[in-house]
Amino acid sequence: MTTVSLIGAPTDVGASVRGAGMGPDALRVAGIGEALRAHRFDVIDRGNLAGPPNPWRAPVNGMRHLPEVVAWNRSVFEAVSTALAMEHVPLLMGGDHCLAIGSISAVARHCRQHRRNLRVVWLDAHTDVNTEAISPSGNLHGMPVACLLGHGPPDLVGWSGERAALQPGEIDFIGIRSVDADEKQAIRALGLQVFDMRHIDEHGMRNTMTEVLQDVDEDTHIHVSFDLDCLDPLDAPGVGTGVRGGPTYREMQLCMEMVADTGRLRSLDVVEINPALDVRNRTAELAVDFIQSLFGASTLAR
Ligand code: EXY
Ligand code: MN
Ligand code: MN
Ligand code: MN
Repeated sequence: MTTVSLIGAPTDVGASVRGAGMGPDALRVAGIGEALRAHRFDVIDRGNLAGPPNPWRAPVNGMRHLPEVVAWNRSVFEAVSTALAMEHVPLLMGGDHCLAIGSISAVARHCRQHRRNLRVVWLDAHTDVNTEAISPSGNLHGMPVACLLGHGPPDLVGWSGERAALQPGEIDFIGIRSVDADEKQAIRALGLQVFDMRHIDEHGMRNTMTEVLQDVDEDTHIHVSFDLDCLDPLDAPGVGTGVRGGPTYREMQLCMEMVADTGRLRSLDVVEINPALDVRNRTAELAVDFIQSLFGASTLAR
């Protein structure tokens, strides 16, 4: 039986809107553990990691709260590494999206040690490829992908054992509709594959996911980094940086189902749920709904 390790990281140090730190408990209240157990997973809730409070300061050298972001990511890196070493599926409950640095660095190290191919599926309205030199906000939740590709402050780069935890060809972005001007240049320079909303409009989610998953094989470890602002804010109001025009409920379900069908999902981040902005925990409940599909609940054959 597969064991899912729930890891809470209750912080919003990477954002400039407060509230994402309450995400882990919102997911627990929405029944994340019970939902996975109902689908016959063994679930261990590791509780919440500890870390520094949000000091609520202005950016320094283009980054807000760098020491705090480093501290939280260190804890996430250790916890995710521990879960992977036990052959558990780590499910990181954020927190804001800066936590993907620690989470995916741990996954990348694990994949290299075990000679697995890594595929990261980044579900987001944003690409999060800013660096401290080009970020318009200084918020580190807009920079995790750049750090994972080896472009960031020394304190947030190289944790996987290589300067770049990820190669550009190992990550695909889905649902994108908000990219900053200089960030676009960075995406082009890096050669990243971005399936933006225009692509989904024109080609549909099915063709998009077929392309994303085409080279997945039995040695592949799929990591999904699920930023809830990928969804339309009409469906998921509890996010700090919502952007209208996201995938429909069914499009997102199909995306999850097609990942589930590969049978290769091995780790997951669920981030950016902001209960302070939510309506009756709707966003956390929607997240649990999609997570169940990601783990194969809506496939009739299982
Ligand atoms: N691109 C904007 C910035 O860097 O400030 C907004 C980033 C929002 C990041 C959210 C969580 O995905
Ligand atoms: Mn994000
Ligand atoms: Mn986002
Ligand atoms: Mn690709």
